[in-house]
Amino acid sequence: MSTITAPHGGTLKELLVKEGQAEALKAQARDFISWDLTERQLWDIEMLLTGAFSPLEGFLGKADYESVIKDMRLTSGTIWPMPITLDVPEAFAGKITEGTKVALRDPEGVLIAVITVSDIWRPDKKLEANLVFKSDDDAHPGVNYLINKAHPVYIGGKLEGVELPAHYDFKQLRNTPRDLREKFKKQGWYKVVAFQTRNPMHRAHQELTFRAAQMVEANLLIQPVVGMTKPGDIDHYSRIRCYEHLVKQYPEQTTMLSLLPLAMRMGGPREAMWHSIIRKNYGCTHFIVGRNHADPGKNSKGEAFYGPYDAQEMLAKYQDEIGIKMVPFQEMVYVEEKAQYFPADQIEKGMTVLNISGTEFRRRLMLGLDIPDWFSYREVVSELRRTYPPRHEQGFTVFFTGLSGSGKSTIANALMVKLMEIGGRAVTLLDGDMVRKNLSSELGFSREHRDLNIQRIGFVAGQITKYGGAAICAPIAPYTQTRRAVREEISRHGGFLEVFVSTPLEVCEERDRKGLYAKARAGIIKEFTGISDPYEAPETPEMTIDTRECSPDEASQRIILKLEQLGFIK
Ligand code: PPS
Repeated sequence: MSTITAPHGGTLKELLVKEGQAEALKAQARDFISWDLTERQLWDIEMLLTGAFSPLEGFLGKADYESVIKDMRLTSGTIWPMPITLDVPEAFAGKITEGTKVALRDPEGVLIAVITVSDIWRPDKKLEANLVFKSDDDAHPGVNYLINKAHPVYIGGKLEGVELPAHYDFKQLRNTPRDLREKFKKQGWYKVVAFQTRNPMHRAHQELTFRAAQMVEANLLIQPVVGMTKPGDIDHYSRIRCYEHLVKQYPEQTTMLSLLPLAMRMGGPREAMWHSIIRKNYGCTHFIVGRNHADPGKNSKGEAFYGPYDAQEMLAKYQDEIGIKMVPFQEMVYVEEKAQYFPADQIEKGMTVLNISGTEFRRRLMLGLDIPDWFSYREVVSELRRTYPPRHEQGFTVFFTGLSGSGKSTIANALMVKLMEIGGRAVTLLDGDMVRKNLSSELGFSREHRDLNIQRIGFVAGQITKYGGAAICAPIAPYTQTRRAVREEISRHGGFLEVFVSTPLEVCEERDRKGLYAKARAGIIKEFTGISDPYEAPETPEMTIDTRECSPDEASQRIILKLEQLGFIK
């Protein structure tokens, strides 16, 4: 029996100032230095201002930060597992000191809050990664963000909130912690069990959540994350349309759907702790933790970062102190003979267990294959099929990378012609030289300019891919990190095939079709890739082609076969 009594949730630290004060603050802030919040900071600040991150009163200061990363506690002793920090570039940090008031704005310049800076410091990001995520391998999305995307300086301080970041979608499903607490109270929801998800929900999830709610005799809150999730996840618009179908599967008046504007860190056990504190703040009494909670996927050696039930183990230790009860759950699987779902640890011997993994589900979606009724609801599947048409109806990008003179352009041209011969998609070639003439004419070959050039190519190819076309890119693209960012961007919209044209430097130099290598050796051309500027070879491209071993015809044919094998060409 639960001993928790209403009202639930403990003290809420809402950080928005009163209406009259907001106007005064807006007027004062015109004289403050401004910081345009990054996408993740915008999600974090929304959670801070609504009190979803209670007891935090702003972005962490240095002492709290150090205590959180080391001991999962604020300096006050209260449990808080995730560092919520405001990262800025050196140039910006140079303009402020402790005590400065900074106007924090959204990308349109709307004033969201004012921070009074109490601390400015340069974190040891590797240490933070190892303490918080138990790894500094940037295959972990949380580590990748921290090491490769977050700015180098943190500023901490209390917030005075002016207004919440604007959202124009699914307004009826957006509730602050106060809204939800009031709704629960009004509806007499005495016990509420929350379910966290970043994926579409199918029958197994419906069974799991329904059983969990029954078990603890509670109402159910389905609270999917709509902020940042794991790169490659299904977009929140499609997911929410699916959840809206799914909530109809529960008995009337038992279940509520509400969106969580959280930027996840995929931090496994620590993240589960964080999620449960957040749910307590929203007024929930129970929280479901299943297998692989907030899992970051595999590390660069192909191993799991965390054990499948690590999150449950950690939360079991802290749930009383946090003040929310965990409802641990095993994976649900379908038993054919009984035509019913059961937790994986409650299967009788000899029964036939059916399961379709997330990867297999995506494969079937990609290839337009059958998805059985026992697995999901028809409405959910057709919603997802609308968003994810089979691969042969999707766009794709073939991204060549390799040294100057390696043969990228020749193969790219051959590929373009072959794809046009096959038909069905508009084909666009973004060749290195062509792009430099039309899209990047003002850029040189410094690291910064090369990155900009590749980002532009990535953006254009992403748009082409999104609208169902075929983009062929053939820049040198010498840097791993930039190629990775482009892959991430384009994969959101469709297929991405990286082709490493691995023709060695000696051969490229000997061919020297444009006479550039001779000039580079003579020092006439500076920062020349392979001679006076680095080329970082891709480690895991989809294909590697050495033009010493195959003709442009053969090379482009191999790519066509690969595209066929992946389902992009039917
Ligand atoms: S990058 O690094 O991806 O932005 O380079 P990219 O835009 O593909 O370069 C296009 C062509 O520029 C010529 N070129 C140089 N390449 C490398 N380093 C230096 N400094 C340089 N200066 C001019 C070169 O011919 C590239 O064409 P390709 O087709 O690769 O030979």
